[in-house]
Amino acid sequence: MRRVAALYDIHANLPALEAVLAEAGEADLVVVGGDFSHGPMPAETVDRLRALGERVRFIRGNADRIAVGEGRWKAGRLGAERVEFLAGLPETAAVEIDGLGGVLFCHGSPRSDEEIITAVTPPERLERILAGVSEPVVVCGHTHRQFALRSGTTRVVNAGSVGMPYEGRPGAFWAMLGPDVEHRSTAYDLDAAEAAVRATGFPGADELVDTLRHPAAADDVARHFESLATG
Ligand SMILES: [Mn+2]
Repeated sequence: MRRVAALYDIHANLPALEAVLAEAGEADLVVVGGDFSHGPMPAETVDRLRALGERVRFIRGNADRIAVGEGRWKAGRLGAERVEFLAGLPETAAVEIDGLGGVLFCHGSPRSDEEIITAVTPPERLERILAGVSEPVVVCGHTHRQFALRSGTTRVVNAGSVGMPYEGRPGAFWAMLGPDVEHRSTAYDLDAAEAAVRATGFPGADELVDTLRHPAAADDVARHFESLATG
């Protein structure tokens, strides 16, 4: 592959996804890095991504994994066929990208869709997390903040979150891979997004709109997540 767009933690924020897809047009492939189905527009988001056909590959995040058990609102929106689709997704995917070599896509870490890696993860913990990984580049998400780390010869990249970023400023955050790693942010119309989110009846609408308009400061979030990390 020449150019691969890594879209992580979309959280069923369709307006943010549309803005990113419009900007990622040159990508040969879109890798959806998990946690795309949990949020205000689950069915629409799943369908929009699947419609990319041969140009998309999915991995599942922790919030996609628990799709069935988390309440009638979401299960009703998704319907049985989409829930089954989510259940069948792999947790990781490896893609060969020009200039980078083998790239391993995972949600939390290569060994768990819930494991936390942050910009301040200590080198010893990172080394344990990456034990057994042979690819020179690992792309993760889950903590909703872009970063790039190194552990020995391995690069670890957080692509950021399209739909619910904690970057201290609004926007949709993602990464373009090949021939190097490029962190990107895409602006979109928050007023229109708020109206669309509220129109869905999504139970978490107030909280989500507040997060989109006033995202938490990135460094505070990294320290908070790191304090929760174990292993
Ligand atoms: Mn997650």
